[in-house]
Amino acid sequence: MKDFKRTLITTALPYANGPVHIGHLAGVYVPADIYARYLRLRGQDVLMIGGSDEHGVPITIKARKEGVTPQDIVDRYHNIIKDSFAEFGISFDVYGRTTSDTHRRVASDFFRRLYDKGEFVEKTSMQLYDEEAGQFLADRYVTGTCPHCGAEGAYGDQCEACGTSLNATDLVNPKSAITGSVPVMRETKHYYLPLDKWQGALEKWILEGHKEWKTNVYGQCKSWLDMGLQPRAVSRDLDWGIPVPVEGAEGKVLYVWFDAPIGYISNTIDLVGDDYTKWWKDPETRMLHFIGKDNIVFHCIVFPSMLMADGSYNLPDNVPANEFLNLEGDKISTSRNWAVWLHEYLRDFEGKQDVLRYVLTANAPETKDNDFTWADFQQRNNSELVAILGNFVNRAVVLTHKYFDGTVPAANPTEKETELQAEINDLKAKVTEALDNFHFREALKLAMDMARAGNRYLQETEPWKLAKTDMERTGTILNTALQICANLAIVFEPFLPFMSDKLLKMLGGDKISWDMLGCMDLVPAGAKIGEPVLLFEKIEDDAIQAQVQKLLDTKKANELQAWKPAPVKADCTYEDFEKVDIRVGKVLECSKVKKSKKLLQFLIDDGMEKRTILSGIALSYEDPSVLVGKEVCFIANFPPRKMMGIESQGMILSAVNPDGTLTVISPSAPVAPGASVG
Ligand code: B3M
Ligand code: ZN
Repeated sequence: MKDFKRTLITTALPYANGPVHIGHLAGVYVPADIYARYLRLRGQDVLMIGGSDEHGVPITIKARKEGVTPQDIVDRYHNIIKDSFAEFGISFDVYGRTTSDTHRRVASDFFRRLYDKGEFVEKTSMQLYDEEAGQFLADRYVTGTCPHCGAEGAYGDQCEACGTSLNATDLVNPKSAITGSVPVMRETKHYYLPLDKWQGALEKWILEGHKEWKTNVYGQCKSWLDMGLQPRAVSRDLDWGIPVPVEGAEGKVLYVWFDAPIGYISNTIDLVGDDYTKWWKDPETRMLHFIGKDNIVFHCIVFPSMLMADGSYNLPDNVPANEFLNLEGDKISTSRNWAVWLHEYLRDFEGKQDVLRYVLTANAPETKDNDFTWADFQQRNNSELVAILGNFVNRAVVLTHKYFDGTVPAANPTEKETELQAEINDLKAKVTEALDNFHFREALKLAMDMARAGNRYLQETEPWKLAKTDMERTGTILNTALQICANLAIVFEPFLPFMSDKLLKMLGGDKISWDMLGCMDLVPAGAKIGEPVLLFEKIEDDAIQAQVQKLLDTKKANELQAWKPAPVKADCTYEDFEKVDIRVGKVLECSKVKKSKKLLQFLIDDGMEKRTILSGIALSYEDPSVLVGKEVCFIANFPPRKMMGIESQGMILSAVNPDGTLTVISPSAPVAPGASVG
């Protein structure tokens, strides 16, 4: 690692148009938090900057949908997001917001500076305009067909199907997301940042200078640069945002992707005032942007161009962007409510922050998209956190209480203990290297190997047997086990800070550092340790079942919402219809057909002779007796047909529901059995 004096960690500012979910956590906040905590343990000077992104179309669309003001929306979600991050242990040094006075001033000044230096190009062009709403349409205010992949419903700024960044005017068959109307073209003036001016500098900086960046990040940058950069509009005709601070720009605001990254600077200023220059402009400060893959171009091309245009700022040293996390095999989506929301998790799994932190890290989408499933969540808790880590610590602490009354026994290390210490030190070197390279999954697995080593040590030395014959050796083993516990409290602190805290308290320690990792004298002989507390508890099937059910309900609600009646069939004449003899009959008996999942057997009073009809609706009627006594419609002139050895004399009419279940059709008032329907 290069020499540097301090590290500035920025984390993507989530839009305050909804709460945060596991996708945000796995992609950005958990890895950033692990890294920040790790550096702090190493005694380094670190700032971790977070905040809400409160401008832009995602906010105004949500406000319009709910019939409230954008300010109402951002106030609500900023607080939910901020509180849930805090409860989850994301250790921001500051969590600000882009509607703050500081940010308004800092972003405005930034624009003005670039404007005064002549860094923008002013251009008048034709843009989409919604005449009904009286508004220009950019970004998510307009949807249409993607010109690249042909997907429907692409946004004016991006196609989510193929990931391509778009301009609103690129869309085929554009439609206003506000009124649904077809927009017209109207002339408007905007300020453009000429990214092409920075093409050469960006190529040199990234393509030559940062070959060590993750392949997904480097690859995306390369493909942008290979396509050739174009000027990009950094103003919008909207009434929500920071006004463009120059004459002749009335009614225009800064493009959200111009102001949001400046939020990292404003939030630093809110925290440390004028000292911010040390964090942003001193070449001995290293800057890292933690983001998701959809933000790569903004953090590697657009924001750096802004910083270069200013000329006094550092560029990021690395941008360890992650891929996406899916949920139970399906893309996480705020609009389809397909997510595990952090604030709900914290309510449903009180005190289990570390379990989610663990699972999201163990499954982190570091190099490819990955999947979160509740089954995996339960399994990792029960067979890793409980069975390996929790079990080891519990055995060490309980046995120390049992044989030594909770006093740490003295140790006379043998070769066995020296070997174990060497193994711990080897793991320390590997965890350190993995963390330095942002390989958090790998680092977590290696940390878990330390707990595995502890378990193996106890299994091999069997102090519970030795206690009958050799108390001195038993003492050495338990002393050693307690030292491993202290090492676990250190190595897991970045990943599982709540567990680490509990464990340290149990061991009677307080201050820890990465340097202490590998030491075998962390808990001094003669010291008293606390009572054993369970670090993790088993998660039972019913808790998991409840979460799975919640997702099934969501899926059902989504299907219902997306359901459309089938298209009307080709024309049918009155003569065609007259051929079908539909009658009303009364159900006398109704029962399941043996050995058939689908068939119900009806006995119908048809006003003539009684008739038997079989109908494939058993899956929709758990209890067929509810149909007895009901009047139903049936086709009386289908030729008889044998099924399962029973002759069916007609067909009962049912409606097909959106979820595929069937509902028998009944007349709205009593009708004589045998009456014709027509
Ligand atoms: N709010 C986009 C997002 O949430 C955006 C990030 C801003 S980072 C400066 O994906
Ligand atoms: Zn596309």
